[in-house]
Amino acid sequence: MSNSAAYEPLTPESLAGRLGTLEAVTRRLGPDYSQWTVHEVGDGNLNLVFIVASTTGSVIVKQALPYVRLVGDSWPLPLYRAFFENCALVRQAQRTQGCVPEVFHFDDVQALIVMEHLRPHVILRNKLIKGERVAGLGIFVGEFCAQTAFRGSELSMKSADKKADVGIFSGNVEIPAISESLVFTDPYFAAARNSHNHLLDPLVESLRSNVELKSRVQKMLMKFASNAETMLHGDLHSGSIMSTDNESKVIDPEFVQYGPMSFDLGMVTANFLMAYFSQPAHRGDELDDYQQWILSVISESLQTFRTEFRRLWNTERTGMLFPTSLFEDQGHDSSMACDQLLADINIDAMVFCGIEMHRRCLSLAHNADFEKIEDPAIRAPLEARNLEMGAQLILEANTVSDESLLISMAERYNQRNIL
Ligand code: SR1
Ligand code: MG
Repeated sequence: MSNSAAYEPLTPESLAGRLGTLEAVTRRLGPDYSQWTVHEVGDGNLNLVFIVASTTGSVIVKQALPYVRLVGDSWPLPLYRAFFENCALVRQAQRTQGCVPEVFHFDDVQALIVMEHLRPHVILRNKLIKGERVAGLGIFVGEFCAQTAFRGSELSMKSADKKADVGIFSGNVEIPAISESLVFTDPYFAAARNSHNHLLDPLVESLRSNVELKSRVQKMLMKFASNAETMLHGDLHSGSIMSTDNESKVIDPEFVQYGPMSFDLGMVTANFLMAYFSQPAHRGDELDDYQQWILSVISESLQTFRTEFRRLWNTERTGMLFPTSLFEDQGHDSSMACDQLLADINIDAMVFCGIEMHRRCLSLAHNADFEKIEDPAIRAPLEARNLEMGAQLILEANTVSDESLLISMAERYNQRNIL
């Protein structure tokens, strides 16, 4: 595809002709593009995603649309977001080992990325809805969050490099704006794009009239928008993880931005909790066992985050923050500083977790864990547990100092009949 051609969305019919001479693709699929098969498989909210295959291999082609796919062309969105997604994939590949799909080609004008087709991985959220387990998931998530948080920050990076990178990503305005409104603001008033299960009306009304709750959430929005601590994935949920039964990868960093180290950890924890609360509607057999497994994933991911973060603290602390020249070189142990930082990260992660639990039931872009429960009367009490626990996390995060307290809180809410 020529770089000079104007942007044009791909279709399954046009793709082979348009990418047929691209070396990144022909190397894997062969030169006879008349033999390629193309399927559009995008089920996300923003982009086109194609699987392109031949007898010799397959690749993913992801292309940005000039609007929000979920809503339509009434909500324009700049194509340049593909540039930031590509930057994020490249940086995540450097900061983690084999945790993200490999990028084969990026075309700025066509806003498209050709990347590794993960096979036989499927979207983790679908596995969780089906009741399937993924070995090593908690460790994977904890390590991914710790490595990207630490290695993308000035605990590790040279300040000049990190500041230059913040400068690059500050050009991305509209994507953070989506999170700023959909995640932090819209859930707490009757915003135009919101929807919720109307059996929850009294509970929603009570959340929306809780001024302390709204204020805490807005304080977290301030951190989210201002604390450029590290490069975030920005949308780390179970739809952004693809897994087999024993291997996982993180995809779709299109919501990348600089932000607080606690954000991705909080978001992914919320999505595991929503998987947990929705389970009674998805299975009868083995409900308890499966819910316990989800809780063990949460516990393991939070523990692993701390363990991996401490390991990096002791082995890769080469940035200007908490320098070894100030601690170890003076004969001073820095482990207390690390523990305090981890405690702060944990508190903020718990608040972000509560906020994500709210927005997936109250704002635009709900999650399938609840949405696949067709009967609103079955869904409402499960959503209510999720909403109430979210509120407690936002208001009392400082009391949830470790994963065992989070897990017992989830178990208590799971027993409650709120509606
Ligand atoms: C308009 S985009 C809505 C949501 O989809 C993405 O997955 C993000 O979570 C975003 O908030
Ligand atoms: Mg996505």
